[in-house]
Order: sequence, then C-alpha cells, then structure tokens
Amino acid sequence: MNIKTDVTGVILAGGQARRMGGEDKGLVMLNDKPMIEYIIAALKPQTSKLIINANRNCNIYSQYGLAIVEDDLSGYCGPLSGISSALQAIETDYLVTAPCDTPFITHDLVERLAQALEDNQADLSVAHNGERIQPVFCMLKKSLRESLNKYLASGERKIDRWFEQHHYAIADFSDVPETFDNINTPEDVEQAQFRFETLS
Ligand SMILES: Nc1nc2c(ncn2[C@@H]2O[C@H](COP(=O)(O)OP(=O)(O)O)[C@@H](O)[C@H]2O)c(=O)[nH]1
Ligand SMILES: [Mg+2]
Repeated sequence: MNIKTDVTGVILAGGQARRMGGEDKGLVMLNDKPMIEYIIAALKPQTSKLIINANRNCNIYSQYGLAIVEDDLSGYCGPLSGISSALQAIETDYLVTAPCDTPFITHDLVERLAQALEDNQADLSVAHNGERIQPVFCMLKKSLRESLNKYLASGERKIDRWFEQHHYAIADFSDVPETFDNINTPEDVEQAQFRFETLS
C-alpha cells in the first residue's frame, strides 16, 4: 500500500456533541481555530484524499475544499454510521478514520495504522493507547463495506463488536497517548487551551 495514493482519510464530525451543549464540535474554537482544522492539518499530508463526515453545517465544512459525506442512516446512529457512509464514497482501496475532537493527534497516525495492517495481513487495523483500543482511529479495507452495511442493517451499532467479526491488527500508540485526548465538554476546551498556551 502506498499511503499517498491508496488511502482516503475521513474526519468524523457527525455526532450530536451533547456534552458540548449540542454545539458542532468540529467548529468549536480552540486557540482561535475551529477544532477540525487541527485534524485537517494532521491528516492532509498523510493521505491521498481527505473527506469530512458531517451531518450539520455542511456549508461551513465545505469551505475547507474537502468533500462532505453525510450519514446515510438518519438519527445519529454513532460513528460506525459515518464510517459506513465514507466507505461508500471513497475511490481508494483503504479508508482511515479519526474524530474531529482530538487536536493533539499524532502526525504519523496513517503510517502506523498502515504498517500494522500490512504486517498482520489484516483487513483492518485499530489504534491502541497501551490500555485499550481507540476504535475511531482505524484503517479499513474498502471491501469491508458490505459487511458493515449488513451489520448496521441488522440494527447493531457497537463498533468493537463489528471489529471482532474481522481479522484486525492492533497498532500501538502508547508512546503518543495525547493523540487520544478528546475534547468533549466546555471544560475540556478550557484545559486544551491552557495546554496550547503552555506549549507555545
Ligand atoms: N457520523 C457520525 N459520527 C458520530 C456520531 N456520533 C458520534 N460520532 C463521532 O464519533 C466520534 C466520537 O464521538 P464522541 O461524542 O466524542 O464520543 P466519545 O468517544 O465518548 O468521546 C466523534 O468524532 C463524533 O463526531 C453519529 O451519529 N454519526
Ligand atoms: Mg470524544
């Protein structure tokens, strides 16, 4: 696999963000930038194409010049729904996913997920923080889309349970745990703001 030609990245920004008071999390400002811009900056150099999965504010997201994919399923069925819609939309053989709320994301996510997938001749690879898998950071073969459609059509929503139906590889990111620090509440925004200030 050549990650510069064979991998489309999707930023999952399709949730309701209830803990953020329903504000669209990808557009929440952090250090004067909408949160999604951190993920775009990290993933763009690592993928051949980048798309955004969103269910609101699509006109605002489209200003980034990236294709927008909405959930095919209505009713906010969770991240697997966004992953499924992205798998339908892509033209590359592989999809890599990351959420919109992790501004400290490592800049070698794709390379490491790809390496784990290839080393294990797996159909998908999932990031691991040393303690548990972090399922919304994963790489999947496009050929898994039929399986995922079936799973969702049967009413299932749990991402880990779907992974378990497949041969998946674990990619170790325990050396960069900040990758998974996700911003879910206004308090998280404040703390992240503080971290950026002390970093700079
Ligand atoms: N497409 C889509 N994405 C979702 C949905 N619900 C959550 N997500 C995404 O899944 C990721 C994780 O959601 P989040 O609410 O932060 O859950 P957490 O894992 O508890 O922090 C975020 O990127 C959300 O945008 C949904 O119904 N559809
Ligand atoms: Mg989160």
